[in-house]
Parts: sequence; structure tokens; C-alpha cells
Amino acid sequence: MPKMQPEVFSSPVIHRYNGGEPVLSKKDIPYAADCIFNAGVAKFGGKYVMVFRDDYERAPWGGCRHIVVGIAFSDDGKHWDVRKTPFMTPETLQDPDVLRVYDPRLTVIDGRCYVCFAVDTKHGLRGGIAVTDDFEKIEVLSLTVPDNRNMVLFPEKVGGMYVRLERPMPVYSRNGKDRFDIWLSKSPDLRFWGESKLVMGVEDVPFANDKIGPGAPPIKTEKGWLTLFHAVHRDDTRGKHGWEERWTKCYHAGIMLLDLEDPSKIIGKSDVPLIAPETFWETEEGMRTNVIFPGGMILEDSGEVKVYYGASDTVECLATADVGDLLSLVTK
Ligand code: BMA
Repeated sequence: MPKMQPEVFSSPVIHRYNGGEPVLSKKDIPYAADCIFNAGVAKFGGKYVMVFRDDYERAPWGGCRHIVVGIAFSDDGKHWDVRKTPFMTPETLQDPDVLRVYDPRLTVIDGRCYVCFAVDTKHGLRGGIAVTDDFEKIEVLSLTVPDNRNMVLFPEKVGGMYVRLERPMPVYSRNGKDRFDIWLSKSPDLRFWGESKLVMGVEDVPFANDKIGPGAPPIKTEKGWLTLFHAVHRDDTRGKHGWEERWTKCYHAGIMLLDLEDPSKIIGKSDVPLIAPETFWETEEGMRTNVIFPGGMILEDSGEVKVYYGASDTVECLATADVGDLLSLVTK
């Protein structure tokens, strides 16, 4: 039986932009939108680019009936212009098995922009990788077999191979429960993936008792790959948290450091959350409250790190921290 969690707080190195007010929410979207969240963000072609999840048409059970992925551009990473039409829809995949596309992450590798995304199909959850040069045309390079999602790409090859973190969802072999871990796979061409290795088990994260998964694509520092993940704590005594009938999970952002040459090796991690739900948008109002879902991390020349995260599956927020402070959390 999942245990009650003692109260947890965000790290003092984290500064919420604009007091935790969203950087993007439904009021900014020029088409149907109810919840705007779980965005991927990158710097590309002199702009900040954000691809975000848009759930729309609220249903009686508390969730939304449809999802598309939208796109927005910004000069400062804070104020966003949203394109008039969505960037990805289920039709983008041209596969009648596909039901929904969501939770996109962006990584720029050698001047091309790659999108990782989750795909719900009639036959399970898949993880996709696509590439675009102009955010108009998009070419799908690979899709996993079910069930796998939360994939993120490293921004360069390591040892001559492309690398991704991912989160398969073994249920049958883990007593039918959510006990999901973070894995790493390699590829020569972003299409064929293998040499898979376990990076971190859910049992290695003191503030998770349910599942963990990759967050934002890793950023390179002198000390290692700085990497965010989400960590889920389930407490069945939690009642209704959000619009849905029941929501007993709490999502935090965690942080770890992976070895530069062998990124399957953790060389440091924080045993407490980097971001825990605290503000109004993170705890009070939304589809599923108490959810912090990091999907974008940008290292600026100044040493500032921007962390973009979905809050309560309802809005997109931004927090900043100094890269040295983040490294001090994972290197003791
Ligand atoms: C996960 C995904 C995310 C979502 C999170 C919290 O399983 O569906 O898109 O943010 O749950 O609801």
C-alpha cells in the first residue's frame, strides 16, 4: 500500500518566473484549447521554439477528449507567439492505428531539430522520433514497440552513437503495478535503437514510490550531462485533486548528472526534489493538480538554466536556476 508522503519542497536554487504564473496557457491559443502543458523547448534559428500539448473539449469525467501539439516562438523564452494552427495532430503520423500524439520534447543536433513524442495507438503506447528543419515539414524517423514513452535525445552523439533516455512500462513482469524506470538506448542513425541499459530504477529515488521517467533532454556541462526526470509519488489516501474524480499521484522534478562518456552511468543525483508542487497553478487548479512535468531545459551563455514544466496538466510554467547551483545539488 503506497505510503503517505512527508511534505516536500522545491530546492532554494529554483526561482519561479513571474511568481509561478504560466508562460503559456489556454488564453494564448488561437484554436480550441483547454489545457496547455508538457512542452518541449529549444533554441533554433535564432529563436526559442516551444512545442506544447493542447488537450481540448472537456469531458464529464474531468479529462479532455482530444489532444494536438501546438507550436510557439519567442525572442526571450518568456513571451510567446503561438502559430495559428497546430504543429502535430494524429494525422501527422499517417497511420490509422494512431489515436493521440502528445508530450513533445525538442533537441537540436547538428543544426537539425528533433522531436520526441508519445503516441497512443489502438495497440499500445509508443515513443516517436521525428525531424524538422523548418517546423512545417516533419519526417518521422522511428516509433518504438509498445509500451514506451517519455523519450529524450542527447544533443550530440556520444562515442559515435545517438543516445536517448526512455521509459518503458513493464506491467506484466512487475505485478501489474506502475514500477517504471529510466533506460538508455543507442542508435547509429536515429532509426534503429539498441544496446539498451537501465540507468535508474524507481527504487533509487527516495521521493518516488510509483514510477520515474526522463524529463527534459540533457544539457552538457563540464562535469557531466545535467538531466531532469519526473518522479511520481502515489498516495491512495489523497482524494480528488483536480477536475478528475480521483487523482492520487504527485509528480516532482528531480535532477541527476550522467557521465559524459558513458551516459548510462549516474555520477551524481539529488535525493530531494528540484521542483515540488507548491504554487496556486501547481496545487490548486487544473485537470490533475500536484503535477510538475519538466520537458525543456536551456543553458544560457550567462550560466542561467531555464526549466520549462507543465503544471497540473493545465498550464506551462518556467523556473530558472544557476547552472553552478544545479551542479552543486548533484555533486557532493
Ligand atoms: C503521465 C503522462 C503525462 C501527464 C502525467 C500526469 O502518465 O500522461 O502526460 O502529465 O501522466 O497526469
